Amino acid sequence: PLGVRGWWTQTGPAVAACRSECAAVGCSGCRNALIALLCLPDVNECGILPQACQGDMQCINQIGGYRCIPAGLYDRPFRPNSPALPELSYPDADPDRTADVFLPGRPRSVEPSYPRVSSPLLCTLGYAPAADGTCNDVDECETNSHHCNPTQVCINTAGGYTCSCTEGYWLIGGQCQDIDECRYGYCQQLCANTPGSYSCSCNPGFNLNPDQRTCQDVEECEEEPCSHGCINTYGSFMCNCDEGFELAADGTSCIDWDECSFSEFLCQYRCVNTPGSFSCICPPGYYLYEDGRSCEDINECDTGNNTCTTQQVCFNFQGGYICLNPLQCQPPYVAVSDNQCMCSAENPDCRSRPFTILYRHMDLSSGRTVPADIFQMQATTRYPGSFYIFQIQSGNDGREFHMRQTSNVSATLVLARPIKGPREVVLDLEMVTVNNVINFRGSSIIRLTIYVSEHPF
Ligand SMILES: [Ca+2]
Ligand SMILES: [Ca+2]
Ligand SMILES: [Ca+2]
Ligand SMILES: [Ca+2]
Repeated sequence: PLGVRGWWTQTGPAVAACRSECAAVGCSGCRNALIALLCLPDVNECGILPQACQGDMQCINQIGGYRCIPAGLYDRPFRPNSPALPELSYPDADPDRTADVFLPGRPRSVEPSYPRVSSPLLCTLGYAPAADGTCNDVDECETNSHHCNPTQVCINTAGGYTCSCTEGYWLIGGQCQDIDECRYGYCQQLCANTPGSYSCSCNPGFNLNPDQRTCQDVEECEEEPCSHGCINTYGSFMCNCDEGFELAADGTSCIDWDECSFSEFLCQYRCVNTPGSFSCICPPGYYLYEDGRSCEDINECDTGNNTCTTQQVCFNFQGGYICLNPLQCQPPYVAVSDNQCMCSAENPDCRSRPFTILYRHMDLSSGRTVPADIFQMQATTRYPGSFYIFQIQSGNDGREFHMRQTSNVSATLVLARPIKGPREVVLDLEMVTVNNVINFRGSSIIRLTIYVSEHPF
């Protein structure tokens, strides 16, 4: 059988094991190719090579090679040290021509009792006479008298020689051909066949083990290649990033997410990107609500963080506050409370003027949706037979407001158009009292100051 018989990590016992197995299965022999042993099919060179052995040499096929031995010796016991019998019929034989005149001996059951002569000595083919009168083996490999193929290696044997192949080659058709170890899966990953040998290598992400055959995953994370987290994988590694970061195109560094670019609704006012996160900020006059994104007005009047004097009244509005000075009524008006001026009916100058002026303040968000009811008016004293007319007397040049009467005695100020801050609007809202029974017509004013915030919150 052809092929790999098994993997061996050591050569000595492995060679012996392979050989015994090969003998059992009738395979030609074992080749120790660095780390593995092959059972090779034997080729009968004697059958396919026309001139495997020359002259009278007989070709004997052997496992993994063939042997040239003198004809006639093959079928009798091999006795290399027995001197050949003298041939009396050739008394003048030239010792140099022993190979030419060699006649194969026949097996004899009884040794002849001819007297022995020391010279001339005749030796069987493959042996030459030595000085001590014995026949010594001819080293055909040393004397270059062998007929091994140039690809083969000559191995001298007693009375002959063997043509064999060096490690990493096998004999095919009388030629030593390189074993393509790669075909037999010698390497775990990459294999490069070379004449007489082979070499293994590994894919990127693997290192060759000391056995020069198997590959070991590289623990890339030990080199800390990732800016955040690292996960070793078989043959590679992966980087991951902390929350709020994403992996860059290089696969190792982490880029902060710009959460602010995801949506313009993350923050009520302004988003500030930070490494791994983001934060919302608020304009002056506001603080960041506990939800982290809304802005709440700072009530400077409540916190005391204002510049109002003790004479002034602090009025808070969205995004700011104002210090209101003590009421000062313009003559002929006189103050009747801290927010109301009155023109006395007895005073002739007051006849064409509103009877009272009430000062009120309110705040309004910039860009508030419309229409919106923002202020209520109501008659506080009702005379029988009277009716009331509510109207905006001044301050409505932009026609943002209108007055809607809700009953005989009340009306609502309606914001009809969007109004942008920061702005301060002063409206004089007039309530006219008409009593035709007593032929009375009089008015009173609410002077409403509206602080429109800069921001829509
Ligand atoms: Ca090879
Ligand atoms: Ca790895
Ligand atoms: Ca970020
Ligand atoms: Ca405020």
